Amino acid sequence: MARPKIALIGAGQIGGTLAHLAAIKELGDIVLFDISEGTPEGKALDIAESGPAEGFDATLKGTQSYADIAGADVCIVTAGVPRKPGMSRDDLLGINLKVMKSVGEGIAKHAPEAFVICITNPLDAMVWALREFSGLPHEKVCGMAGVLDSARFRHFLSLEFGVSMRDVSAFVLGGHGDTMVPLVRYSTVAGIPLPDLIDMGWTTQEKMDAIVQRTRDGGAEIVGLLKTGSAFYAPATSAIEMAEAYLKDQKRVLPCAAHVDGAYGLNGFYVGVPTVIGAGGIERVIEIKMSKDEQAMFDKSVSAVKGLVEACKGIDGSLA
Ligand code: A3D
Repeated sequence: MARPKIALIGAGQIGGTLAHLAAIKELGDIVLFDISEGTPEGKALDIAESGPAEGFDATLKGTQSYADIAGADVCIVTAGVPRKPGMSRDDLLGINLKVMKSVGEGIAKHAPEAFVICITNPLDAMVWALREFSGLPHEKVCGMAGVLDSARFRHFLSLEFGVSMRDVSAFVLGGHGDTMVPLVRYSTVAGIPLPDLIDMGWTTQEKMDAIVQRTRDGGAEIVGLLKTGSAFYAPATSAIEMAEAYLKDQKRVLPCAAHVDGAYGLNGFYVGVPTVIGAGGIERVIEIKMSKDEQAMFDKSVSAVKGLVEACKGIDGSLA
């Protein structure tokens, strides 16, 4: 059987890391697409040359032509501009909306059967726009944010408790950004909910609040340190986890920006929710019960995303 084909649209910091991870994990043959001449070709060749030492079987190709993504099984989109220090994800809106239009059209023409994972910010609005521009089925287009946000939450919690990150599970809902909703009640250490761990004296409410806030600010913390761009290792790893769930029909329960139609009182809207990812793409959106406070945070997050979607419609009349 032929290897799956993975198209990476955008060969910058995340795109290059995605290619490296996909090769090492032997997820398939890889095409790196970017408008910057030489970048995807250079990265593809460099990673291919690591193959003999690493011991993977995968071909890598860099290109400026959408024709080369033909028949891709998975497309991961990072094309666009990342945040600079002091810049919000929303500042990126106008620039990256134009990029989504060209990417959406390229995917629709050459890889209409693909499972598409968008990473470009501002995430929830860009994944909506990418779906609109591409016209692909809603269950085949999603955004990566929740896996990363919950990974950051899990990392901070594991440091606080002195336990393995593998034994910490965390739950993050809502839009990717300052209004994301880390759900403490649904987050656990080996099945023990965080509020119980506070009662058990493992940590305090104040420390938990600080960890929640650090999670919300997780992207900005890295931008502030790097100064020349935004996070790329953890974002790439998170998207690869989603791609693998699709390619191997793993039915993983992963939070991602998915099209929510009916659940959570939403009709036809992209926002971060728990989903099941398998061979059908986003096979299910899981609707959980929220407390009043959680619902209020979620509503705030949804209205922030709605504002961005409306702004997109204002910028590009074809989306209205
Ligand atoms: P960067 O290293 O700048 O790579 C972006 C690449 O896109 C560059 O190589 C550009 O040449 C290329 N590009 C620009 N326009 C086009 C186009 N029209 N067609 C094809 N390629 C194009 O950025 P990065 O890899 O660090 O980040 C990529 C995106 O991911 C940015 O929008 C970030 O804000 C976003 N991001 C999202 C998360 C989430 O959790 C959602 C996390 C980190 C970064």
